[in-house]
Amino acid sequence: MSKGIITCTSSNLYQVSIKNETYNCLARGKLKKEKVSPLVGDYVEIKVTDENKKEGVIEQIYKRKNELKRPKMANLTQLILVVSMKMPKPDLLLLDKQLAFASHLGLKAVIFLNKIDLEEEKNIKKIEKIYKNIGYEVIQTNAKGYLPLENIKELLKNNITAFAGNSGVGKSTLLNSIFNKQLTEEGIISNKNQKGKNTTTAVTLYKYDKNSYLADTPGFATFEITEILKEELSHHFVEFNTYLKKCEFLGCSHIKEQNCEVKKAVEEGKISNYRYENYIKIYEELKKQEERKW
Ligand SMILES: Nc1nc2c(ncn2[C@@H]2O[C@H](COP(=O)(O)OP(=O)(O)OP(=O)(O)O)[C@@H](O)[C@H]2O)c(=O)[nH]1
Ligand SMILES: [Mg+2]
Ligand SMILES: [Zn+2]
Repeated sequence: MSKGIITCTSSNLYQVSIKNETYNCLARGKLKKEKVSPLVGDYVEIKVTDENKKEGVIEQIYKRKNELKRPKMANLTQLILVVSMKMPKPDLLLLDKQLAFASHLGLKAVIFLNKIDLEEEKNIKKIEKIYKNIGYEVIQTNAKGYLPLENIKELLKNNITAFAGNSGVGKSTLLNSIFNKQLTEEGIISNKNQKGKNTTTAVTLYKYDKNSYLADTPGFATFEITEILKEELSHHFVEFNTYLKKCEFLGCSHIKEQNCEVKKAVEEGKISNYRYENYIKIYEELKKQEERKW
């Protein structure tokens, strides 16, 4: 038996990476009986059935650290949230949602501002500042030109990392330039609506070094944050945390209440207006979703 990680699946076939080899595996029938289907990112034990043909059978799945529904994958430890500076234009509401979602899942989140070659520096700096000020690591990238590879290498070390962001922001292009190989298909931005068209359709893990993998995923843009309770949302806005104590006591939603410490901090410029407005939008969205459930 050997331990490996599932890097990609298609119907009932699983690719399992062990050291520098890849095995095509089927899942042992008993797994089906136990109603667990293997996911990309799963650590598994396989029995090699044919060393020459690199074939095997998955005998066991190790306990998952976490499990994502969309995209379907397990054991992710880090998200790189990719924001395009132009074509498509930055979607900071989505970014704030994803930051909250990452916090909810206990994943590390890093922000890449991509396509910096297409936008003026002062506009890039403005966005960079909002997120750097509240403690996020922000890295400027031009996936088709300059990448701070040393920095990225450090970031990926010992992580299973996935890119997240709207279609067309450059996730696959970043992946290809990080690996310096054409690993995955890049799409073309239509000139008409300046949107991507979901070129990537399946989750695949690419091995970066010994314990590091990078996932190309289809979108993530439409992923659900329904799992977050609206009452908990403010805890996932990191910069709100220092102001929450008094509010908590009052059961405050930080929207319409008087004497709200969060609102005071916004008025005093200690919390960014953009972030606060997105907080309200996401809160309202969660509220609607909750109402729909009843
Ligand atoms: N100018 C410029 N173009 C870029 C950059 N990064 C990506 N692009 C282009 O943007 C287009 C979309 O890039 P993709 O890598 O396919 O985007 P994606 O995020 O993988 O999109 P989906 O797979 O649809 O989710 C391609 O034409 C890329 O060449 C960049 O930094 N600068
Ligand atoms: Mg892609
Ligand atoms: Zn409050």
